[in-house]
Amino acid sequence: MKKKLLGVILTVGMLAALTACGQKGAAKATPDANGNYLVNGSFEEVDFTGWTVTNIDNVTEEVNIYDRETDCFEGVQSLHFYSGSTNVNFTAEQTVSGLEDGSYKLTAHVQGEAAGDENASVVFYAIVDGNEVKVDGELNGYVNWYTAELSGLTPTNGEITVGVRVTTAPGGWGTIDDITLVKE
Ligand SMILES: [Ca+2]
Repeated sequence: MKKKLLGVILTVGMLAALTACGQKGAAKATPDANGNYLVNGSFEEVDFTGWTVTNIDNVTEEVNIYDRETDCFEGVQSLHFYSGSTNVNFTAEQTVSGLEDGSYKLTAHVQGEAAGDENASVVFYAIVDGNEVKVDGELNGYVNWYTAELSGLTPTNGEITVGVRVTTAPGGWGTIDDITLVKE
C-alpha cells in the first residue's frame, strides 16, 4: 500500500516537472535593453554563446571570438574569420522563438577583404515560416564597415532563425559584429 502511494506521488511529481518544461519551451522572447532579441549578438561573451557556428568541411583556419577592439563595430569583441592557404567557409546561426506577433528587422555589420576573390560572399539571412530571405554583405576593406539589413520579418509561429554564411578564397579575412533583431 505504501509503495503504491509513493508511486502515485512520483507520477504526480514527474507530471509537474514535465509541465514546467513545457512552459519553459513556450517562453516569451525578451529583448535586451537595446531591444535586441538575439543572445550575444555583439560577440562580447567569452565564446559563441547563443550561436551555432559551423566550420564547413573544417576548411576555415580561424573562426573565433576576436578581442581586438579596433576591429569591432560595437563593444570590444567580434566574430573573426581568416584562412591563409584554404578557403573560408562557415555559417553562424541563431534561432529566436517566443516572439510576439509583429514585424522584425535584422541588422548586421561586416568588414574585411576577399583577397581578390570575385565570388566571395557574405550572406546574411533570416528563415521565417520556413522561407529564407537574404541580403548580401560586402567586404570593402579594413574597418570599412558594411551594414546589411533585412526588414519586414513577420513570423506566424513566433520564431525567426538568423544567420550569416561566409565563403572566400584563401586569404580572405574579416570580422562580423553587432547583429541585432529588433521589433520594427
Ligand atoms: Ca562586439
